[in-house]
Amino acid sequence: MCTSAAEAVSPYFSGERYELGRPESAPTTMWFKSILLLLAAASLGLSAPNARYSSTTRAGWQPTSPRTDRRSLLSRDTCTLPEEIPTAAPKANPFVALSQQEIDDLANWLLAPAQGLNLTSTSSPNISLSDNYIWHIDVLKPNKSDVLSYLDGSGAVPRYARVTLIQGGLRVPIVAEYSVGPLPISNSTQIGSLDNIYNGPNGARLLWSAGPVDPVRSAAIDNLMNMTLSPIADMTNDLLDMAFYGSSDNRSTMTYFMQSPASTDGERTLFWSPFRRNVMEPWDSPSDLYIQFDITGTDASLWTSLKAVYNLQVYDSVQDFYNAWKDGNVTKSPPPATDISFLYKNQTGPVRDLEDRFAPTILALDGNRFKVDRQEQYVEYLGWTFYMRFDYDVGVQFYDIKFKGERVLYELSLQDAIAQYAGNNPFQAGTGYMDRFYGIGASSIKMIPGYDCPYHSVYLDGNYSTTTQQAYTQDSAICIFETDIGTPITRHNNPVWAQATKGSQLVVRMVATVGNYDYLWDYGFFVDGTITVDAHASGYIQGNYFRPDDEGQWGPRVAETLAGTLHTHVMNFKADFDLIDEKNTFVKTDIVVENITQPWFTELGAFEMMRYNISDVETEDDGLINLPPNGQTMFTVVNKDQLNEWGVPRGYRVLPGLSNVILASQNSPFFLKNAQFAKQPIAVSRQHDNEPSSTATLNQNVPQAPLTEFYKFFDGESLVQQDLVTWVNLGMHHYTRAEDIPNTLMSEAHSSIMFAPQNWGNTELTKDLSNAVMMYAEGPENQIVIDTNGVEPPACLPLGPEDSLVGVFSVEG
Ligand SMILES: *[C@@H]1O[C@H](CO)[C@@H](O)[C@H](O)[C@H]1NC(C)=O
Ligand SMILES: *[C@@H]1O[C@H](CO)[C@@H](O)[C@H](O)[C@H]1NC(C)=O
Ligand SMILES: *[C@@H]1O[C@H](CO)[C@@H](O)[C@H](O)[C@H]1NC(C)=O
Ligand SMILES: *[C@@H]1O[C@H](CO)[C@@H](O)[C@H](O)[C@H]1NC(C)=O
Ligand SMILES: *[C@@H]1O[C@H](CO)[C@@H](O)[C@H](O)[C@H]1NC(C)=O
Ligand SMILES: *[C@@H]1O[C@H](CO)[C@@H](O)[C@H](O)[C@H]1NC(C)=O
Ligand SMILES: *[C@@H]1O[C@H](CO)[C@@H](O)[C@H](O)[C@H]1NC(C)=O
Ligand SMILES: *[C@@H]1O[C@H](CO)[C@@H](O)[C@H](O)[C@H]1NC(C)=O
Ligand SMILES: *[C@@H]1O[C@H](CO)[C@@H](O)[C@H](O)[C@H]1NC(C)=O
Ligand SMILES: *[C@@H]1O[C@H](CO)[C@@H](O)[C@H](O)[C@H]1NC(C)=O
Ligand SMILES: *[C@@H]1O[C@H](CO)[C@@H](O)[C@H](O)[C@H]1NC(C)=O
Ligand SMILES: [Cu+2]
Repeated sequence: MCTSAAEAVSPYFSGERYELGRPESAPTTMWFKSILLLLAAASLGLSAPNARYSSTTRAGWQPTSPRTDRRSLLSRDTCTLPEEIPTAAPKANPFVALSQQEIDDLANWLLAPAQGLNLTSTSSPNISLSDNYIWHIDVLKPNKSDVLSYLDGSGAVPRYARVTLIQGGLRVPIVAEYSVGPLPISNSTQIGSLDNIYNGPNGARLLWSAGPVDPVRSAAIDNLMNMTLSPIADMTNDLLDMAFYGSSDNRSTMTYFMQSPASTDGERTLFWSPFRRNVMEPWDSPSDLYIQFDITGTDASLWTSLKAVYNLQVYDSVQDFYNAWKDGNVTKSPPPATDISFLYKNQTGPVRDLEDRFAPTILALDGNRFKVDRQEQYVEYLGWTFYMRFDYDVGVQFYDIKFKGERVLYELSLQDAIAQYAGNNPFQAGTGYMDRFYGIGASSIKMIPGYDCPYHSVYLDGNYSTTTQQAYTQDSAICIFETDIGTPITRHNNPVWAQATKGSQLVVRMVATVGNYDYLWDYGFFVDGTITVDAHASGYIQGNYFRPDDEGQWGPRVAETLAGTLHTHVMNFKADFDLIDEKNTFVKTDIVVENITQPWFTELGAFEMMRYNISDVETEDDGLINLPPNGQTMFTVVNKDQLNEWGVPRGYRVLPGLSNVILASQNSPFFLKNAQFAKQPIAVSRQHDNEPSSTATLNQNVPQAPLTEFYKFFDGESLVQQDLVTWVNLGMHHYTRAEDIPNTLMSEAHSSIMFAPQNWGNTELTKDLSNAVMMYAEGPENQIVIDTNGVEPPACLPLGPEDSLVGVFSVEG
C-alpha cells in the first residue's frame, strides 16, 4: 500500500498549490505568515512516500533509527520513529512496588520465631490447611497526609508493607491483613493491625472459610471434586459426555468452577459449581449440571458435596442423583456441543472490498509531545503532569495530577470491577464477582503493539508483588500515546475570520484479562484541561447453558447449547480532587422549572421557565447521589476560596458519560454491604487516611461482613470546604447478544465519565495552543492571512489537493 506519493502533487502551502487553488477572479490575495516553513517546504518538495519502515517481514517490522535532530525531519523524505523524550520527575515516586529484596526480608522477618506468628513456610512440602502461612506481601499505600507533605514540602514518606496471612492454625481460623514497618526491616519494625483502614465488623480480618483460594485450598478442592465426580463418571459420561478425575488427570474432559461469593459472612462456605467442557474457554461450553459443595473449615475431610441440579431437577445429594440415573429416572438434556469452532476468532469469510488494506492509524509524525520518566512513572504532557502507581489489586493509578502547574486531583484510581449475574440455575443466579479479589493488576497483560495500542506508543512496565512472594514485572502493562480527539477542540467561521484548534489528548491505557473478560481502561488528559475515564470490555461471556424454557429471560440463544447471560458490570473509581488545595466543596446545580411572571410579559400571566438552583452538598448525609432524569443537574467540585477573574469559584465538573450504571438489584444476597460503592452513580465523602478505598480485596466472599463497608464513610461530616473524595461508577448492563460470540465488542461495551474545567480559568484553556489555524483578511487589499503559528505538517506527510488551506477562507470583495 505504501506506494510513492511523489506524483500526486499535494503541497500544503506551495506557491504552485496557491496558483492552482486561486480562482481567476479572486478578489483577494493570499499571504502566509509562516514564511520560513513555506520556503523550506517549497525548496525541499513536500511530497514524499510515507514509507515508515525499512523492512518487510509481516511479523517483525524493523523501525528506522530514531531521528536525532528536528531539522533533519525536513530533509528526509520518510517520517522517523518518534523518540522517547525523557524527563526527570521533580520528586522520586513515593508509590514504589516492593523489591524482591524487600519481600524476602519481610518474609524472613515474619517467619522468625521472634514474631510469634507460628508461620509455616509456603515451600514446606507438607503445608496444610490448618497451618498459618503468608498469602500476600504488598506495599501499603502511604497516607495522603504523608505524601502531600513530601510532594509539597520535604521529608520522606514512611514505607510499610501490607501483609495478608492465612491463619488456619488459630483456634478460630482467620485470614487477616497486617501492616509491617517501617521498612527497611530494622529493630524498630513492628507488625500491627490494619483495623485502622478497615471499618467492617471484623476489622482487617475475615473468617478463614471466606478467604482466597490459595494453592493449598485449591488442591483440597480439586481432591473433593475428584472424590465426588470420578465415582459417577459413568453417569457424567452418559448425561454430559464428560467426566472428571482431578485437574491434573488427562482423563478429565470437564472442568469445575467456584461460584463467587462462596460465603456470606465466612461462617460457612457453600458454593455451586457449574461443569463445563474442558476445551479452550470452558466459559462458553457449560452443561446443565450444577453441584453444591460445603468447604467450611480447615479440616478438608469434613468437606462434602450437597445438592445437585440437573435439567432443573433438584436432588438432595449426588448419591440421590446417581441412584435416579441408575433407575433410568433422569431425563437427559443435550450435552455441551463438541464443536467449538464458534469460539475461534480466526479470519473467516470473504474479505470486504478494500479491507485488505492497512487500517488507518494514529501517528505522531512530528515526534512525541509528551515526556516520561520511566523510573519514577511520571509523565508530562502539554501542561499536564502526574505520577502513576501500579499494584496487584487494581493496576495503574494516578496521583498528583496537575494542569499548568496547579493540582487538580490528588488521586484517580480504580477501586474494583464487579459483575452481578442472573439466571435460572444456581450458578448464574448466585454469581457476584468482585474482580479486585482475583487481582486486576495481576491480570494485566502485555499490550499487542499496533492493535491494543497505536504504533509508537510508549510502553511502561507494571511492577507488583505476587501472592507467591515474587516482585513481578509485567512488561508493557501500560501504554501511553497521544491521539487526536477526533474533532477540533474549538472552531468558528464568521465573515471576519475562520478558526480551528486541534483537539488532542494523552491516553494512558491498561488492559486486564480477568478470567473470561478483558477490561480496557483509558485515562485521557485533554489539551483543554479535561480528564476522561473510559472503560471497554471484550473477551468471552460467561455463557449460560441454553434452555428453551428460559424463554429469553436472561439472554438469547447464541450457539448450539449456549445462551447469553444477563449481567451488570460496575467499576468504581476514586476521584480525590484537590482543586489547588484540599479545601473543596461539592455543588449541585439543578435546572428547576417554575411558573413565574415577568413584568414585561403581562400578556402571558404565569408562564413556565427554567433557572438554576445551586446548592452545596453540605454533609455526608446527602453524599449518596443519584443522577436526575434528563441530566438536569450539573455536579461540580469547586474551591470557594479560589476565585477566577470573574469572582466565580474555580471548579471541575463531574460529567456523567456513557452507561454510568449501578447494580440493578440492590438487595441481592450476593452483593450486600461488600458492594455498597456500586449502588449509586456518585458519592461524596470526606477524605480520611483511614478510608483509603471504597472496597477491600477480601470483600468478595463476605457480603454481610466485609472488611470495608462503604456506607460507614457517610457519618454526617460537613462537606463544605473540606478535603473531599468523589466516588463514581462506570459500567454496563450487558445485554448479551449473538455479537458477543466469539468475543464481546468494545464498541458497545463502553462506559465513560468526564471531569471538565468549570470556571477553572478565566476563559477556555486552549488559547495558548499553536496547533491552531486563524484565517482572516488584512489590509486594504483584503490579503488573506493563514496563520498556523509556525506549526505545519512535517515534510514526510503527503498531502492531497483537498488538504490545502488555501482558498478555504475568503471575504466578499
Ligand atoms: C512436615 O515435613 C517436615 C519435613 O519436610 C517434617 O519434619 C515435619 O514433621 C512434617 N510435619 C508434619 C505435620 O507432618
Ligand atoms: C503452630 O501452628 C501449627 C500448625 O501449623 C499448630 O499445629 C501448632 O499448634 C501451633 N503452635 C502454637 C504454639 O500455636
Ligand atoms: C537489633 O538488636 C540486636 C540486639 O537486640 C542488635 O544486636 C542489633 O545490632 C540491632 N540491629 C540494629 C539494626 O539496630
Ligand atoms: C481421582 O480419583 C481417582 C479414583 O477415583 C484416581 O484414580 C485419580 O488418580 C484421582 N486423581 C487425582 C488427580 O488424584
Ligand atoms: C495420560 O497420562 C497417562 C499417564 O501419565 C499416559 O500414559 C497417557 O499416555 C496419557 N494419555 C494421553 C491421551 O495423553
Ligand atoms: C425411579 O422412578 C420410579 C418410578 O417412579 C420409582 O419407583 C423409583 O423409586 C425411582 N428411583 C429413584 C432412585 O428415585
Ligand atoms: C485458528 O487459530 C488456531 C489457533 O488458536 C489455529 O490452531 C488454527 O489452525 C486456526 N485455524 C484456521 C482455520 O486458521
Ligand atoms: C520494575 O521492576 C524492575 C525489575 O525489578 C526494575 O528494573 C524497574 O526499575 C522497576 N520499575 C519501577 C518503575 O519501579
Ligand atoms: C405551570 O402551570 C401550568 C398550568 O397551570 C401547569 O400545567 C404546569 O404543570 C405548571 N408547571 C410547573 C413547572 O409547575
Ligand atoms: C433548590 O435546592 C434546595 C437545596 O437542594 C432545595 O431545598 C429547594 O427546594 C430547591 N428549590 C427548588 C425550586 O427546586
Ligand atoms: C495512616 O493513617 C492512619 C489513619 O489515620 C493511621 O492509623 C496510620 O498510623 C497512618 N500511617 C502512618 C504510616 O502514619
Ligand atoms: Cu459482560
